[in-house]
Amino acid sequence: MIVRSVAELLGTDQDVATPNWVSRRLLLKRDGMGFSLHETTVFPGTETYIWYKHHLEAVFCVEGQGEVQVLPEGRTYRIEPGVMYALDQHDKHYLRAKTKMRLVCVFNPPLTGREVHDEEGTYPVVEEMTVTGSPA
Ligand code: 9YT
Repeated sequence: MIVRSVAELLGTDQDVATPNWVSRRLLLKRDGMGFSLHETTVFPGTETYIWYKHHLEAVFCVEGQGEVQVLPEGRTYRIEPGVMYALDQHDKHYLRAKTKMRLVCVFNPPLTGREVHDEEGTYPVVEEMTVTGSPA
């Protein structure tokens, strides 16, 4: 069994900060669960463009107020405690935080470490390393 707290991750390599958000990565690929699990705090007044073209993400809001705007059609959903959104279509979107938001996020495939968004709003795909046979 794995038991971990956000408190024990602070200041470690599982504590990833950007100008718009900080992500405490409770479970990563190396934990072998098949998904990663994060607590993400989004800073108030920020707008983040996101496009997880290589990942699926589900987001459950436990604190704060904000919205998600799906692109290109532009539909906007209010996000508040108790609301979940799932990017099942690799949806491009804006995440806007009105107040500080605390979100529980699950990624499939799991993140491997310290990923942050590139200029496309994307996290890189992780190539699986297949080991066949034994070393020469
Ligand atoms: C909701 C969202 O995707 N925010 C960006 C950070 C991401 N959740 C992460 O890397 O933990």
